[in-house]
Amino acid sequence: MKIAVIQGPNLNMLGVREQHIYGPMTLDQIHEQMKGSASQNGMELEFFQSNLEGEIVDKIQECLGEVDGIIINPAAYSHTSIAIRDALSAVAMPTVEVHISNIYKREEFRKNSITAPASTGVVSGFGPFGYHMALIALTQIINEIKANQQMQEEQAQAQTQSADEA
Ligand code: CA2
Repeated sequence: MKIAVIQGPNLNMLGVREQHIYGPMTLDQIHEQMKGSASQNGMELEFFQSNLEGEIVDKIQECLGEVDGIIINPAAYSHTSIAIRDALSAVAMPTVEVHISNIYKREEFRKNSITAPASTGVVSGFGPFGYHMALIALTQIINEIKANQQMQEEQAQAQTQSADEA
């Protein structure tokens, strides 16, 4: 199972500034921690960070057929980007949106995520642990989808077989 982890603008500054909001961990440290738990569960992670909206849109599009799911923190673009929301809707794959801070107890303009409706679910306010929660949730969702697909294939096969026998 392969998952893309997409990080939006300024998240490369984590651990350097605004530690009172986002904590002391750097983005690399968060990714190392995720790699640790992913490899224990046989999962492969691919990391991408960009400060540019178009690059994030490109990356989401590239996920199609390449990965099983997406973890995304669109950062400030969560509150502004119809382009990122449309890209997530277009690829239509299991996606968890993560926010390190609780966006609902911050400034008014952060309370609405434009991108969130294009995700399967949202984790907000648990610090870097939110990425770990997203990983667990996404694994569960992807496994359920795969199990359903397998069941449907088996049912279709059984139907073909009984039609052949009739
Ligand atoms: O809580 C989150 O994860 C956010 O997505 C972080 C964004 C913010 O615009 C969202 O409203 C909520 C900001 C990421 C910028 O991170 C910085 C880290 C260190 C120093 C400056 C910014």
